[in-house]
Amino acid sequence: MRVESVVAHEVALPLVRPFRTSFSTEHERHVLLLEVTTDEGVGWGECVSSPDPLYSHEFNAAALLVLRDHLVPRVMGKDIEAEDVPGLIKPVRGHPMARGALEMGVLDAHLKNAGQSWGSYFGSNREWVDCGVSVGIPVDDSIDTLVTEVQGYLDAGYRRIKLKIQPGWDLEPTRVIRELIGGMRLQVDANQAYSRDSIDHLCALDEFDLLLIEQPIHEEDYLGHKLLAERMQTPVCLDESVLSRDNAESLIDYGACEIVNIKAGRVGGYIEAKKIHDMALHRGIPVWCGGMEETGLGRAANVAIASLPGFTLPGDTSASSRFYKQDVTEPFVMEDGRLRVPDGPGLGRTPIPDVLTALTVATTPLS
Ligand code: OSB
Ligand code: MG
Repeated sequence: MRVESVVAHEVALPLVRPFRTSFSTEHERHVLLLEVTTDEGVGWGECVSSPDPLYSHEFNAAALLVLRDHLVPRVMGKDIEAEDVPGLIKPVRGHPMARGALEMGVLDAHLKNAGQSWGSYFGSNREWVDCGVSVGIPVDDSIDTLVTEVQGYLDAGYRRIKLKIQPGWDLEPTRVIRELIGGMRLQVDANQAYSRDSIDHLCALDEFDLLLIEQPIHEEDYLGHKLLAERMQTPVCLDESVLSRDNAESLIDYGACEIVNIKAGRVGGYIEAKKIHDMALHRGIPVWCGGMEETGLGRAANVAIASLPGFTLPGDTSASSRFYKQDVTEPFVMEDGRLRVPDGPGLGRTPIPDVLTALTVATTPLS
């Protein structure tokens, strides 16, 4: 196949409620959608970076530059297979979200043309995936607000709750939500907000019978996570620290994590995500599918990959309505706490043209 043009559509999607984590409070999601035109047709990629480099070093303006000046030129106009994209752009260091978006767009074009679904291509063995939901820290710091929000998710049918935590917002909210939800699956995510000095404090979470604690300490502090994992009964799961298959295996071998959050954007795309899945499955390490508040495009790919056999824990694969009143694609609607894996060609989703136009705040040619 041959990539003929790449255009970035920056869309602004208002969130149904603010999303507050230990690193930011977001009211609107600004996301880059890549329209990749090839001789086999058009595909769509989603770049999961944000306007500000707060979750990781990546941010939208940098993603546009690295795509335009370094990544897109390496794939443009050549006779390639979709699977060649990671190798072609490998000499460029870093920027996994940008490279993942490009790979996703090329692969979607190819699979749409070939009539094969994302799930079938990557080796899905299920038609449905369980839905978990990531619950932010209330902007008013109120436990009552948290309880109301979580009750809404319980009523909607979610099968697993994840609470965002940070110093000062950890033991008490977790205790209250554990009481509210009884024996249902519960986990917490600190997005690096603690340090090695907090190990005693974090061990106090053990009494809440959590599935896991996600990225409690700084992403580069592998020893800190290892020391925590040795002390804490709750399994330690890494998100931000996991950047590739080999680095995931190193972290597992070293003892820094017992469970892996697989987020394709963070590791440079779905092909690398699948490699992490295969390694973890082989080693008996549970994995689950993380989320980056994706639109229906990224959500489609996530739901598909979450249906691979190694994804034994519910992911942050929530319904479109968790974040958006209006998604850019046909929405993902939960049925009995699950989402159906798309079975249409490629992602099985495309932006709805009028909606895309209405939500677009900037269009940037990248080729
Ligand atoms: O750490 O998992 C995270 C959202 C943005 C950035 C980082 C994270 C998250 C979430 C939401 O927790 C996941 C989702 O439901 O999309
Ligand atoms: Mg996380």
